[in-house]
Amino acid sequence: MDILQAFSDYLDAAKTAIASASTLEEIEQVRIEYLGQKKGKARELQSLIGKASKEEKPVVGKRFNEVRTEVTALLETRRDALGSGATEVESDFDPTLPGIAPRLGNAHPITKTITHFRELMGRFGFQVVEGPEIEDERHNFDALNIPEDHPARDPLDNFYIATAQKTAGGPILLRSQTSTVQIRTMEQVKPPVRIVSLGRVYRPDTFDATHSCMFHQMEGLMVDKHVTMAQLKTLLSLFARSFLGPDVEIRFRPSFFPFTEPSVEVDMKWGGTWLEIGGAGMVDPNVFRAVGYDPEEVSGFAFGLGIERFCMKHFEVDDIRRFYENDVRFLQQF
Ligand code: FA5
Repeated sequence: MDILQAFSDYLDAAKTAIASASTLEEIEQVRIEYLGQKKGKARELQSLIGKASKEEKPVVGKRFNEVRTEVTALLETRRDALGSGATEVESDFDPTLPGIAPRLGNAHPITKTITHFRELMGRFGFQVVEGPEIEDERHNFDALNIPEDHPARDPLDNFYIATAQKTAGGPILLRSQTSTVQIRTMEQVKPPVRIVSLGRVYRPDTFDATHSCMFHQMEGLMVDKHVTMAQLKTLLSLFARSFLGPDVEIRFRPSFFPFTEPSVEVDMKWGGTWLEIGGAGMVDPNVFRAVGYDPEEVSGFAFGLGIERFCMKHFEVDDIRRFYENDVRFLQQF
């Protein structure tokens, strides 16, 4: 039967062509030539089936499918062989070599310190609250008993935000201290209060080894009946020792803040000198009045600690600027 002979010839020719194809491009050409839907040789053969007699047709049809399936399989096998062969030749990939370890990032030392502070204060029973970094004068100054003519309000010592909009709390500025959160908290909750708030504050201070124009503070506030200065000093001493080690030397110096009376400044000994790490004191009755608390009923203490200064001592970093230079070699050490 001529038709079957034509199928055999097609199969033989396809086998030869497949075997002699030596690149992926060539094997694709063979596929188009022998199996292509439009002009492929298989298509021509298929038209022969129609010419077979009625009796021959089932045999011819079956044989056509067999031949086409075989050519398809041979093509695929050859293509796979060429594909993997090509990779071996072109790539110098050695699966036995150790892989390249991904470079993992790590938390910034200030972030680590903040996390540690939160955890320690949590153990002392203080809840963490948040406050906005863009503040109005009411929360940054007025309610904190800072008089209109106080130097802390000097526009040259603050980042005021020029805006035509007047807010109910007066002009707005980047907060210069986290003490704002004392006010925001007391405006919202009744005593007793026991909170800390950790975050960024901004002052146009000149950069030096211990000053930055953006830095972090942890504010603490405890209000209840019969809160005492002794409790404040005990808490700050315990906190400093928990974070900086049992041998750290802390001292309290009498000082002044409009929002606390009496007030202290807290220093730590570092390398033979004293470095100021925070301010603290008993909440001034005027602050309680500004938020609707009765100073005859409750008393409280507040403190504001410089987080960078603690972090510097903890990690033995002698210049605050290193934290903000984004030098990966420095940051990788922590
Ligand atoms: C205050 O900001 C008060 N609000 C603290 C306070 C809170 C007192 C509650 C009483 C009651 P002072 O300006 O001293 O205080 O700042 C507190 C601490 O922030 C300083 O002791 C210091 O550790 C840190 N600090 C101040 N300025 C800078 C600066 N430019 N860069 C880095 N740290 C600073």
